[in-house]
Amino acid sequence: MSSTTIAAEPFDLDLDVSTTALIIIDMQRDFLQPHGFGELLGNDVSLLRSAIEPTRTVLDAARAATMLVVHTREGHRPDLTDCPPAKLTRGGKTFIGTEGPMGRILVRGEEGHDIIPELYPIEGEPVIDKPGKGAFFETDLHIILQNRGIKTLIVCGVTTEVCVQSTVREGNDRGYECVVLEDCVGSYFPEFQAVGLEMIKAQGGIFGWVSTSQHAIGAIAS
Ligand code: C5J
Repeated sequence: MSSTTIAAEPFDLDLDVSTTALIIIDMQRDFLQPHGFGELLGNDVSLLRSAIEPTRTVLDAARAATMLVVHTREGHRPDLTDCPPAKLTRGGKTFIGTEGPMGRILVRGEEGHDIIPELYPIEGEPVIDKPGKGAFFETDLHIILQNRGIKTLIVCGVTTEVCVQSTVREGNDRGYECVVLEDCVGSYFPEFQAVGLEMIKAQGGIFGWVSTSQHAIGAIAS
């Protein structure tokens, strides 16, 4: 047992490092790297890249504390048989399965689908390949967390209002206490970033808590 408290909103949260996992959502090259798919669509990737360094410091602290670290990647089989037609037909002509600057967009095994080098998983860190936005949908994330007795999720990644929030909602419904680190998540839309975080901690923490990398590192290291 290694009980500690993380300073957070709407209130500080007690947690045990041994039953806490760090979940890093979709820090994939195509979303974050200059000249990747995200930038090709006209997005400012610096809005996402600002989350890399704070996330790396939390990742370092989690690894030093031998916490469970889980990475996720959004993507599909090369034949796209696991991609719902309703998802496939959205996003215009340059979306899932089409050729992008770093291979086929959101297709497993392609360069752009993989995780950025700064946060690359090391041996022993599960990588969850997810076909949807939420990391629990059609994946083995829940059983992996249950097998380790995990109760609390510290959540980083992109994008705040899409895959991060979907995962937090799913995790909350499954009984996990979810703490989102505001400087470790990013959105192409600053207004969605702000409101996405507000929504999580509203009404006494309706989906979870919001904290920072510094508070998380303090709690993990204590
Ligand atoms: C994620 C997306 N990872 N925005 N995907 O948020 O389509």
